[in-house]
Amino acid sequence: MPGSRPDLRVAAREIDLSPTETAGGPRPNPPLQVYDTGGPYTDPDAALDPARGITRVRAPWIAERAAGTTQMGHARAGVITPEMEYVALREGLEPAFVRDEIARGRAVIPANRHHPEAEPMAIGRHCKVKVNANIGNSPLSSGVPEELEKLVHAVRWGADTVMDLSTGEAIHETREWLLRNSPVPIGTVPIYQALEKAGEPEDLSWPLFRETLIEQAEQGVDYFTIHAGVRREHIPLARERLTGIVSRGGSIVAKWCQAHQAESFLYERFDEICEILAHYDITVSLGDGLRPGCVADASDAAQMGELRTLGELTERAWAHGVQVIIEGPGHVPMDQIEANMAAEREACHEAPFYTLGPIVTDIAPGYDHITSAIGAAQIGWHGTAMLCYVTPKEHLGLPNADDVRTGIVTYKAAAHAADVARGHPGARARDDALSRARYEFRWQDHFNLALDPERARAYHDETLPREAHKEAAFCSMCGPRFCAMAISQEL
Ligand code: IRN
Ligand code: FE2
Repeated sequence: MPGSRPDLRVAAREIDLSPTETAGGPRPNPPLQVYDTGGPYTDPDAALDPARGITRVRAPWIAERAAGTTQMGHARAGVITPEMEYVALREGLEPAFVRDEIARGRAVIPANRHHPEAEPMAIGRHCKVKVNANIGNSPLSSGVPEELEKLVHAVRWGADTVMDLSTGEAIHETREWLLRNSPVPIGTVPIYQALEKAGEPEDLSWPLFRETLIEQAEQGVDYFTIHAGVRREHIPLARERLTGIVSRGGSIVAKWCQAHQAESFLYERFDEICEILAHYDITVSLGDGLRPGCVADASDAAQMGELRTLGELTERAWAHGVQVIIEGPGHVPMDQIEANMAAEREACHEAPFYTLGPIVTDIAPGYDHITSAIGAAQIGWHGTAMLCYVTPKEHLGLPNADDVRTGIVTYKAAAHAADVARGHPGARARDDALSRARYEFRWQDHFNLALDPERARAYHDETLPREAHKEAAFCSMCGPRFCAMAISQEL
């Protein structure tokens, strides 16, 4: 889709459709354009060299702008940046509407001026619901090639942002490879690398954290999870819990506070942190260090106390022109989901909510992509802006590339279900195109319109592999005589 200037062209994917057979002969079906975040990876034949990195689509826009002003700053001044126009075209929204949402903090575009490779992405309650994929190595497994493979899988299957949560070897190098090859915004949790440098939580310090922030900012990280909402007074509240503190970042901060008998430097130095973020236009994702880790702990005093602090920090960040998103739970039973969304909206002045599922029951390890997608779809419907995916390996091990695919496709389904329920412009077009193909037995279209065409085709092939079956007016679920859709067409 072309924009107002020649260097503004919004990526989309076109799905070709076969004609509908009618009594009067074949009637053509126009191709369907769908939202796509795959960048150069969408084309399976593209010749790419990870050592060179991908195209720097934003480079000219960054070059022509004065440094030091964030997307929020431009929006407040009434300016529609190319990034705002890009996301408006991509989502079918008015550019002026996007600008106003960003100005009031209800949407963000995480785009570090040192990450020109990323296509602009909007996160906000009036935008399409986004999906984040967490990748990254651990001290026990995985290296740069594996992480690059996960990145490519994540964006091919539809991730809107990717977080590199590496805690193992070569954290700096891994991040560099990912950034130079990522068409989507990249997030990190800088305290993980700071801890790697410090050794023990109590040996962390403001100078070490600051140095790490700047190191990552210079590389081009687009958003940082910062657990600045963990206050000393909240920590005892988590002791009553069934599962204590389950956030890695939150547990590190709590340990530091206890060892030093002091408020954390993340909280104390928050304004200095914001000055750094504003310089690069990095978005802060205020971490939920006290999120519940089981349904029994959901919506408790520790979680809600932290949420109120996140609201206070939101206003402080906005005063610096820093864009903000708010991280949320975790594990929440279904009857509390709507109230959790409302509490965030109220406490954090409508800053976009970004939740980890939530998982709605704790009894299905191995299937937590599903237990969490149930909660994710509901909280998305109620207004959450971005969903952090959960893979089948959650609570059990580090996901591999195949788990990334399962997690993303599951979450794309949850996010899209929320878009349909919210009535996002044009959201239902793909559902309707697929349903039409299904009703007319256009099997190839049916597969190609699916979120995961490979799996849909493979499942169909399992019982009806022959080419002729791809035109048959039935599948093996009901067989030729019992297909309701076929019978209904004879009515
Ligand atoms: C998302 C919502 N709540 C937490 N998250 C993600 O969890 C966050 O974006 C980051 O990817 C990860 C941080 O985990 P810890 O350090 O809070 O466990
Ligand atoms: Fe969990």
